[in-house]
Amino acid sequence: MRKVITYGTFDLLHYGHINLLRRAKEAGDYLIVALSTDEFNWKEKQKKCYFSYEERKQMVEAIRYVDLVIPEESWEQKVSDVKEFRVDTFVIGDDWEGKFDFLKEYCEVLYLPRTPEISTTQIKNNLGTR
Ligand code: C2G
Repeated sequence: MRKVITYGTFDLLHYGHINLLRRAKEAGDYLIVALSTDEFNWKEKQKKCYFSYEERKQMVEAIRYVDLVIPEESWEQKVSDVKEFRVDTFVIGDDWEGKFDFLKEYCEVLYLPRTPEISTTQIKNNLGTR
C-alpha cells in the first residue's frame, strides 16, 4: 500500500484544496492529511482560521480522497510523521517548492501546481461580490 501525506490549513475548503487532495491520492493508495491546529496556524503562520480545527477536521475527513486526518502542531513533525506512518510520498502545492526537499532522504517529495485564482483569502475578500 503506497502511503501519501500532505499538510495544510484547509480553511474555507474550496476546489483548489480538493484538486490538491485528489492529485495527492492519485500518487498512492492511502492519503494522510496533517491538518494545522488553530494554535499552529496562529503561532507559526499568523493565520486566524474562520473554522476551528475540529470543524476543518470534520470537513476534510468527509472528502472521499482522504483516509486519515492527524494534527499538524509543528514544522518539525514531518520527518517523524513520514517514519511513523511509513509514508512513501510527501505532496504539497508548489507554493512550497523546494521548502521540504529535506524529506527526500525519507520519501518521494512532490510539489504540485496550485489551482490558480482561488484562495481562502480571496474568498474572504470577495464575499457577496459574485
Ligand atoms: N492549494 C492549491 N491551490 C490553491 C490553494 C491551495 O493547490 N488555490 C494547496 C496548497 O498548496 C496546499 C494545500 O492546498 O498544498 C492546503 O493549502 P493551505 O491550507 O493554504 O495550506 P498552507 O497554509 O500552505 O499549509 O506544513 C505545511 C503547511 O501546513 C501548509
